[in-house]
Amino acid sequence: MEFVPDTRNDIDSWKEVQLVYNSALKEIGTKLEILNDEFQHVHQYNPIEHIKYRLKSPESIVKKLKKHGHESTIQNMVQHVNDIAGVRVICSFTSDIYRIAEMIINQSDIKVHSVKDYILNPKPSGYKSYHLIVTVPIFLSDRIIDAKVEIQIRTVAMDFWASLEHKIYYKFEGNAPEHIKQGLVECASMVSDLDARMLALNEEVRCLIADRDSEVDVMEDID
Ligand code: 0O2
Repeated sequence: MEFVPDTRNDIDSWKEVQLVYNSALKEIGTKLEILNDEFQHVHQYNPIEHIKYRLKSPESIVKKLKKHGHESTIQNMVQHVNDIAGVRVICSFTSDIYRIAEMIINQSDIKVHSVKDYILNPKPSGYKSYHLIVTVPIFLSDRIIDAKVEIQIRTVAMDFWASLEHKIYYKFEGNAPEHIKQGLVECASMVSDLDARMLALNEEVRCLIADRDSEVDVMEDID
């Protein structure tokens, strides 16, 4: 069932919106934690460094509605603002991002609304991240509601860049001096290099450990 809040009483409706989106954050959070635990169990490795959750503030929701030319109604919030519930998943390596995205997309109760791969296609600012808008079913006492969640998946290095760029963007209200913008583009390229080198190093270490372990196995067989 699509989420249609009762617009007769705005305060009650807003509380219901918060309840539903908070529940959606919990559902997605639990799914991610289970996947991380399973990955640890099977591969002795955690792809997720940490997870951040947030509900968008009413002010930011109204700002976004205005930007897209919509009136500030609860109905419009639910229909047009895809990131009222936001989850940010921070990983060590770029390969983890795609692994986690695939594991989430493949869950049978999740519906994928949209995918934006800003890693393959970075924004002109240099922004890199993998964005999924999904819906997850929320089981209330008398109905099931599909709630939208934006999942942003990125590496630690991409997150470091995005946090600083976000602060700078707000400090200059989107009009940062040209040399600062250029500096950020250069840093974004360094972030990509760092991610690629860290991934290559990690792969090499994994191969060396696998070789060493198979040698130990052979020795144990001989003994
Ligand atoms: P906040 O304050 O983080 O919530 P949309 O308007 O969301 O429907 P859009 O902008 O095409 O459409 O969506 P997109 O590109 O997927 O971006 C959604 C979110 O990604 C943003 O939310 C930011 O959190 C993040 N993001 C996108 N581009 C950039 C960027 O250039 N730099 C940084 N630091 N973050 C970015 P909000 O609502 O804009 O902001």
